[in-house]
Amino acid sequence: MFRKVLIANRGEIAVRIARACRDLGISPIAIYSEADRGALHVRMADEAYLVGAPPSSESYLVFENILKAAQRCGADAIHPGYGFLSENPRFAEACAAAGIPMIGPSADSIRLMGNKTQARSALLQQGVPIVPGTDRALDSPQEAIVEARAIGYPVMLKAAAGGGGKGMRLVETESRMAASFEAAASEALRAFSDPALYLEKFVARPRHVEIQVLADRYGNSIYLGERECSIQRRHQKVLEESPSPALDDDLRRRMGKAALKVVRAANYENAGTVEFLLDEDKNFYFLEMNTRLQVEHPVTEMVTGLDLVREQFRIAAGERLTLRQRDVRLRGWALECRIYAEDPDNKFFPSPGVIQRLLEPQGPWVRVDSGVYEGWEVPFHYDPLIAKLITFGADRPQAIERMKRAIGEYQIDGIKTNLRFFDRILSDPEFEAGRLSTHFIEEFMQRASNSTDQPAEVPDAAVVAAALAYRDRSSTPPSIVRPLRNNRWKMNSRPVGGVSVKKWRASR
Ligand code: MV4
Repeated sequence: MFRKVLIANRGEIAVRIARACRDLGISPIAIYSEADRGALHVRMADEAYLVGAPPSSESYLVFENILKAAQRCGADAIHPGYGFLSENPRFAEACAAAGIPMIGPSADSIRLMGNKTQARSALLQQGVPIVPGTDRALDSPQEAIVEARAIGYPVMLKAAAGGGGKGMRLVETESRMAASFEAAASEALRAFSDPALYLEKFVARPRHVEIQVLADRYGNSIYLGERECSIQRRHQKVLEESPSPALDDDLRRRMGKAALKVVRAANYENAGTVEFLLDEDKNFYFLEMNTRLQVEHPVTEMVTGLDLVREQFRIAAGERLTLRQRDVRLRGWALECRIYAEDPDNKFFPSPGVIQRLLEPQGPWVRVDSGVYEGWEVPFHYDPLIAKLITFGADRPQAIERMKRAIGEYQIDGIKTNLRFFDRILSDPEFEAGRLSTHFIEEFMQRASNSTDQPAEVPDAAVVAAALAYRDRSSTPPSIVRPLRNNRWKMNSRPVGGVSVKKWRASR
C-alpha cells in the first residue's frame, strides 16, 4: 500500500480522501492556494504545500506546482478527487512520467471517454445501448440536416469534447438547425477549444441514472448498483439517492451489465461511473462515463457498505478486487443533499463569507461530509459546495424522515445556503412518490410559485423589533429570527440552547 499520498484537491472531497488515507495508514498531504491557508483539508493533513494564488488556474490546476509538491514530500501517489485535474489525461501522463501515479484510470481511458463520438462508436461495437445518432463529428450544418432527417426531430446537438451540458442545443425543427449549429459550435470552441459537434435523438423527460463500477488491472470488474441523480439545477446535481425509485432487480442487472461492457471497451481500471438516460418507457441509453470519484459516491457507500476511496487506493496499488459480483449486496436506502453556499432567494447566486456559526446534524444514520468549520471564510474563488448531508434508512420513507430531521438540526449562519430549499423538496408529493425526471426542479419551482399558500414566514412585529435590537448590540447576525423549520414561528425568539432573546439581553 502507498505510504504517502498527495491530495490534489480542496474542500470536502480533500477531507474525505484524507480520512480514507488515515484508515489505511497512509499519510495524507494537502495542497492549498493562498485563499485556503486555513482550510479544513489543510488542517487534516500531515503536511501542506502552497501551490499558488487563489484562482484555481494559478494553483489547483498548475501541474508543475502540484508535481513539485508531490516530489518535495516524497508522495508515492496523487489522488485528484473530482473536478480540477481529475479527468485531465495530460495530468495523468505527467504524474506517470514523474513516477507518482495518479489514482484513477489510465490516460488512454480518460481520453477515450472524454471524446464523446469516439466513445459512442467504441460502445456501439460492444452492443451497449446508446442514444440513436451520429458516431462521428459533423462537418457542417448541411450534414447535420441530412443526419437529423434520418434520426427524426427533435434532436440534440452536442459537443464531441463536451459533457455536462455545455455546447448542447435542442433542435426541434429543421428551420432551427443552422442557427443552433453555429451557436453550439462556438460555445464548444470557447468551452473545450474544440468546435466538433454530433447529433443524438432527443430523449423526452428522462431520468439520469448512473451505475458505479470498480475494475482492477487484472480484468475483474463489478457494478455497485445505481444512483438516481435526476434532481439537478442547470446541470448541477442537488439531491441524489440510491437505489433509484425507477429500477427493479431486472433493470438494475441489465444496466449493470451494460456498464461493465463500457468498462471493458475502455480497458478501464479503478472506480468509475457510467451515466445513462432512462426514458419514460424504461429504455436506457449510455450518456457518458465519468472517469473519477464522484461527488455523490457516499450514497453508494451507504447501500453497499464499501469505502470507495479505500477501493480506489487498493486498486491503484495493484491489488485485486476482493468482491465478486455475487458478493455485492444492496441494503436499505440512502439520500444525499448537496449543501451549497448560495442564495435560493436570489437566483442561487454564490454566497461566500465567514461562517459565523455552524452546528452540524448528528445522530443515528446521519453522515456529514463537510469541508468547512465555524469561523472559517468560504472563499469566492471555488465551487460553492460546502458539505454533503447523507442519511440512510431501511427504506426510502425512513431515509427521507431522517433527512428532514438532519436538515432541521443543521445551523449555518453568516452565509446563505440552500438548506431550507431541501425542506420543501423533501415534502413535495412528486418527490415523495419518487416521480422524478431531469425536469423535476423546474416543475417543482413552478408548483411552488403557483401555490396559493400563505408566505412561509411572517414574523410578528415584536420578533422583528427584538431581532433588530439584537443585531445592533452584537456581532451575531440576526439569524435567530429564522425559524428552525418553516412554519414554526414560535421558535423565532429562541437562539440555540433555548435561551430567549430577553434573557440573553438581561444577562449582558
Ligand atoms: C440528453 C437529453 C435528452 N436527450 N441527450 C444534459 C447534460 C449532458 N450530460 C447530457 N444532458 C442531456 N442529454 C438526449 N439525447 C437530456 C439531457 C439533460 C439532462 C441529462 C441528465 C441530467 C439532467 C439533464 C438536464 C437537462 C438535459
